[in-house]
Amino acid sequence: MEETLQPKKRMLSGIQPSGDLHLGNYLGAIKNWADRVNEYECYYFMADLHTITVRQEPAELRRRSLSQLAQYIACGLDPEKNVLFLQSHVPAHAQLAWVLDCYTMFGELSRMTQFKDKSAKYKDNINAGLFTYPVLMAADILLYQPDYVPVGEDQKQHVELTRDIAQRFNSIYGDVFKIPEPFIPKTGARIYGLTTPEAKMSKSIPDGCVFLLDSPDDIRRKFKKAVTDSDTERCVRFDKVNKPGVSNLMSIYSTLTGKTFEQIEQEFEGKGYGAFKPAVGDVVIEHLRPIREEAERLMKDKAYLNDVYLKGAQQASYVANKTLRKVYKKVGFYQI
Ligand code: ATP
Ligand code: LTN
Repeated sequence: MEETLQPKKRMLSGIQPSGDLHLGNYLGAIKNWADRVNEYECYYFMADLHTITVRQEPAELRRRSLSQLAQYIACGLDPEKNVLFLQSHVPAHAQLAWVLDCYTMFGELSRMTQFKDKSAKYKDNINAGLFTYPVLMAADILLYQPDYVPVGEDQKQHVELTRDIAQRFNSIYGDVFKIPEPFIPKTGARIYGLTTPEAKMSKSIPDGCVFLLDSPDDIRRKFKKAVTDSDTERCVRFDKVNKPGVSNLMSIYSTLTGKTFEQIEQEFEGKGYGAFKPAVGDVVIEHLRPIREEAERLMKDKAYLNDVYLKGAQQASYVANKTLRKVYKKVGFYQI
């Protein structure tokens, strides 16, 4: 009997070029994207429009937008198999965001945890973009009609709001948007800072943050200084409540080696934290080495990276404009 070919499901996600990529971004997001390329049709972008909700040094933002593309590719996101693009190269994102602004409630946006956190952190620049950020994110997603949006746990609330906006719009105008699902990895969903096991790994705490382009010496030093726990037991055991530091290191080790927590406990039985911390550091160093080397090589080939961005923008615009046209028609904009 002839087999009917099912079209591939679609995935879409983005990361802001607001700082250099770190191990949290890699394990919580990019690695999972790269692992799924054969199963899904994938769209990944650098969310530079989102980045200016916080003041940026223009030259730095430009540098990071290119360097982030090099790092995506070095992490295994093959531009021949994934559509990789820069958000500001596809005007439809900003265009749809405006329409969706008119279908999103003030109260909904006021409840967003990220808005509350960021407005507390940047008190002198609580701009309207920071407030409407989730609507732009909804536009990013809905333009591409994806089935899944792979993100870390911290972005789940935004994907849920996206679903609410899409359902509201569809209930007025018919089936315009596909309702996407968040896709949250089981391990690596939240990597904590090496010096702050109670807070997620973040570039704003550079000491406990391992950047993808860090040298092996820097990584070794950071793991040496990793906070373990002050319990008397001092053995390697997964216990998020009483041993957050050790549990975080175990999550990193487990995600990179594929070993289960029990296997790790057995491996380090009787060895204590002194042997465990450098062992995790070594696994990270070896895993990141080829990524750093490939990213450095690609950064020297600006013509190639520009080409990837150009092709990505064309492919992304084709899909995005199709949705935008449909939306414009539905809301009653006169078409010529
Ligand atoms: P910051 O470092 O300022 O907290 P960020 O690194 O979180 O910012 P984002 O663009 O917000 O940058 O995150 C990109 C992706 O990486 C998102 O899917 C997010 O969920 C994921 N991510 C970020 N930090 C972590 C982390 N510590 N653990 C797991 N996933 C993370
Ligand atoms: N808000 C996300 C980045 C982001 C995103 C998106 C993720 C912007 N648009 C669309 C998934 C889909 C963040 O800060 N991590």
